[in-house]
Amino acid sequence: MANMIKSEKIWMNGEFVAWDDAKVHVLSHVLHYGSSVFEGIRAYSTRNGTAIFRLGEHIERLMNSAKIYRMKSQFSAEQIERACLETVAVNGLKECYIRPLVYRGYAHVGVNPVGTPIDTMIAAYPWGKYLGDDALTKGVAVKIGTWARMAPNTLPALAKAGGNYLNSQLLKLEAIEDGYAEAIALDTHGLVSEGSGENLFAVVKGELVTPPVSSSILAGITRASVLRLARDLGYNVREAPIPRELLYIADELFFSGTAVEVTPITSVDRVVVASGERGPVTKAIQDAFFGIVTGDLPDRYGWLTPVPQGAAKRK
Ligand code: PPE
Repeated sequence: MANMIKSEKIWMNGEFVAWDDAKVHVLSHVLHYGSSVFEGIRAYSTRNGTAIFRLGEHIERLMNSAKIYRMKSQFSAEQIERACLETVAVNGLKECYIRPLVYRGYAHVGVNPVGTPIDTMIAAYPWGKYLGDDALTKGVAVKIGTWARMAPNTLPALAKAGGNYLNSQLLKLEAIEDGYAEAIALDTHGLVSEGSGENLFAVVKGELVTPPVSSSILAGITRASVLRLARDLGYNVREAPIPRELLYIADELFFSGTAVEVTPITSVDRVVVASGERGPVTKAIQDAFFGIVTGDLPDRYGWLTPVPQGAAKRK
């Protein structure tokens, strides 16, 4: 993996600081205990200028993740939304990934989080295709990971929390070491959950099926968008438990997520899915999704928040 492309400034607790100066103390609670909640958001260069995809929903999820862990940001949802827009603008980015993070900062070491400051940061930087340049058209080969997703009474999957990504890292490392682009986790009941950083859809006899929130998934915003687009394209959609072997015999499979967007899966455990090529339903969903984020199709759901032009000048 290439190193990340820096931008100029990072927003930290209400102020812009230079990228290289955006640091935390090594005894910050978050470093020792994984105590952070975050979002991954994309801004797209649309026909009508740069716009952020489903900003309100992402920040709502951030606030909910923080609530689950009793973390009170000093900033309101509205302030964080505005700060995301400003961070994109200030860095003069046309298209980027936005990473807001709310975390327990530096006060004391010890599991007990009571009394740690709650810090908030937002970075924006270019990020290309998550699973490789060809992934969107050619699809990716995945395996079922040997690590299960966390059980519902261990760590809350609906919170997008830093600590959850230790499980994701085990899955991802295993996938890469074994020569796959990604791993899909089962839940602790043995049913399909999600990828290390993506939700999953199967197309079975023309119908879209995706695991329910009770399968230890993150309730993806792209997932919700796909459900909406698919319904409006006239497909039946279902949130239903998925057994592993259904993945082998499905007509199509694809991932959804902010980073991964809508990416076809062409094999699971080296079992080729249908023809082994991107399927027509996946293509139709991609066309609808990318149509909106490029501005080629009207933003009929109000999913895009324009980045104010003037804000870029306030450096
Ligand atoms: N499940 C997980 C575990 C997950 O991390 C993501 C997003 C999703 C589902 C899809 O959610 P949504 O983006 O709201 O559609 N993963 C983020 C982080 C990836 C990373 O490597 O970091 C992302 O896609 O931004």
